Amino acid sequence: MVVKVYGPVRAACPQRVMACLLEKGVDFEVVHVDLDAGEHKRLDFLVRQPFGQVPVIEDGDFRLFESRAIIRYYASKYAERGPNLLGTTLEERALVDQWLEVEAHNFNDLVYTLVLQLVILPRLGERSDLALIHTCKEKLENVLDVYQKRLSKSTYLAGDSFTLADLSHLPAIRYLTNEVGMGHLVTERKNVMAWWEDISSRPAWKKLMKLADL
Ligand SMILES: N[C@@H](CCC(=O)N[C@@H](CS)C(=O)NCC(=O)O)C(=O)O
Repeated sequence: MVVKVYGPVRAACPQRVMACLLEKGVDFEVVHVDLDAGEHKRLDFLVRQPFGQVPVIEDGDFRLFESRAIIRYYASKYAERGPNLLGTTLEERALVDQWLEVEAHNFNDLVYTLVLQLVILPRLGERSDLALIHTCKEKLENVLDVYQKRLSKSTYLAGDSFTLADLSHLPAIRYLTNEVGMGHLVTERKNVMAWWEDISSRPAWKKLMKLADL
């Protein structure tokens, strides 16, 4: 049975899920949810995701939302297939979890705010909050300085192999470099740049970018 992924193929959170499915070689179909038309706030969608957000997956009778819960699920379900995205020892797994938490709580919200302020609001004809943009950029620089230091010690965030911790960053870094115009935050940090070039050249991510026409 083919996994259904609800959400626009160009939205960051569904991309996190699709990148994982592609890494694991799991077939899926995208069920487009039109965010501009507010389809994610309609009753039939709220049955699937009560907070009115994408993504949601349906895998047979099983339904799951929250992109990071979904990628953990598939990385475990298909642990024997494709790359090991979870780490092997208890400590490796804990480090993957640690950096996944960092991505969710220290990194992603800042990029999300920048995308909102610099891409979405202007598109809607609304004014951006320049002070907020400045604060977010400063905070993000500090976070990326931590990454720069970490990546001087290991090739990937959780150690020497690519895991969910790295994969989970892909959609937001693409937004940062390609949509928000803040690619210099990445390019001016040598280790972060080398890491981004490495993880964004993986066949699974390239396949997703082709699918999304990006
Ligand atoms: N923590 C959730 C966040 C989901 C989320 O923010 N999705 C965005 C698209 S990337 C969305 O649905 N935005 C529309 C909205 O929040 O109304 C996850 O990771 O799945």
